[in-house]
Amino acid sequence: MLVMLSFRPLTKTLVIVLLIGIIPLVMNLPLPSIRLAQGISRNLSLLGFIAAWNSSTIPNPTLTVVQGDSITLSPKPGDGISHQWFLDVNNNGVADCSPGPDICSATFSSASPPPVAFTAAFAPAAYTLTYYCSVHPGTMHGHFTAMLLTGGGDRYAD
Ligand SMILES: [Cu+2]
Repeated sequence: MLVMLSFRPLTKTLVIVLLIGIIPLVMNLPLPSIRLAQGISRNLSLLGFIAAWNSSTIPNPTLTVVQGDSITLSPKPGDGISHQWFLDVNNNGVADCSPGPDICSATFSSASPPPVAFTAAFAPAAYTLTYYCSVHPGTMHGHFTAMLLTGGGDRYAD
């Protein structure tokens, strides 16, 4: 006890930190967990226009998310013409909706279809997919990019 009291503060801190790490190992206890960055919920919306989603010029808007994010995508009518949003998960340029792997909205024209909910976890690395309108794939298509989050830390929806 007398020896411990004579430790300098830095040495005491070092001993405590080492004990916190070593005791669980020696006693076969779980190590203190490291909080991993979690996906966040992200709401996206796109207006349907024949010329391009959101009536933007080509290229269409790039949707950028982080791998693991929970996406709610809301397609909305823009020009009153029939559209269907889909994310081309199998990268073949065709809407392979249920039972296929692609993520698809209902076809819509004057009223918004139900939002499309999915998790951006299609690959273990960063990736870019293409989203389309199945009716007008030539003009209504853009990139959906999922980045890897590096460095951890808390994230907040923007
Ligand atoms: Cu369309």
